[in-house]
Amino acid sequence: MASKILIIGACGQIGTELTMALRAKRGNENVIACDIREGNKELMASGPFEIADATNYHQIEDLVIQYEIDEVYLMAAMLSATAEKFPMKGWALNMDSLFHVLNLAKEGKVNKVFWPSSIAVFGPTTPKHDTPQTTIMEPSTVYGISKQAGERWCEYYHKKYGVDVRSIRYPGLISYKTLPGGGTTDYAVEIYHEALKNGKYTSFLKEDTELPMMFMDDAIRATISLMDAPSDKVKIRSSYNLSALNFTPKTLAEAIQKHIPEFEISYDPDFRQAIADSWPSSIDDSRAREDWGWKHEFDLEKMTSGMLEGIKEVHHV
Ligand code: AKB
Repeated sequence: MASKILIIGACGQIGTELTMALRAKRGNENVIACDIREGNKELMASGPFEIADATNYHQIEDLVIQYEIDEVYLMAAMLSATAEKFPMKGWALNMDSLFHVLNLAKEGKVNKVFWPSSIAVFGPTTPKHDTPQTTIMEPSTVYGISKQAGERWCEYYHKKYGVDVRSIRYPGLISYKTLPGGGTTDYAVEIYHEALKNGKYTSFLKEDTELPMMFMDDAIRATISLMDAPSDKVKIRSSYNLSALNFTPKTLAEAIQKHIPEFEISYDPDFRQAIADSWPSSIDDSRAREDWGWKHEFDLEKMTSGMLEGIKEVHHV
């Protein structure tokens, strides 16, 4: 019997594309999507979908048993900007859901877990450029604190109970199929939509704020290849640094202007500037490259063409 996958938070920015990629690879019936709300038509129509709350242990356990789940991808989370507004809700969602899944694995009800961490685990005292895999980590956001604590718990469950948990510290993810929500790096998605719709965009980050970013196709490929890697190649069980490109709002605007010369950008930084200022501007991901062969494919130009084409096609702008 083919092994079954459960994706929790399947209707979000990453979950939607991950579900479709795994359905293409492993068979539609073998990838069960669940979320607290329904998702896009393609996702809902292409395979099993269940409504479930990631913070409710029994709902998740029931799905694991009903579908005889082998692997869980836990993609439900409250991102950095929203979690600053709702700290306790953010902490509860990000931590409770992780414990539920780790405990199901500890009890032998699932065999493998993917959990996303983030560049938000780093903080103002972390080296900003080429941030190493192992370094000072004093996150100053609720989201970052939850991701850092989550990383420690993943490693603990692996060492103490043998749980096969794998994780990536995602940079800002750029995609066109499903909009992100509540993140600090979301400007880099909004800008493309606004460039096509209105020819202008006001960035909530300053022009020179450099952050690590990645096109979604690369992030999905990285996620699946980490999960497919032989267990002995996965040497880091907290979370892997992962990198593709770094840019500022200004350099991103210039890349868009190559396609839309009349595009205009202005700047009006808000509370998200302080979050961005606490994060690295570039990441050293040599461990992911050495351990399981990570290699990114999309640079700024390739990503920009992909985004503009994709938005026109999917959103009919
Ligand atoms: C956010 O901006 O909160 C996320 C992240 C970097 O984890 N995109």
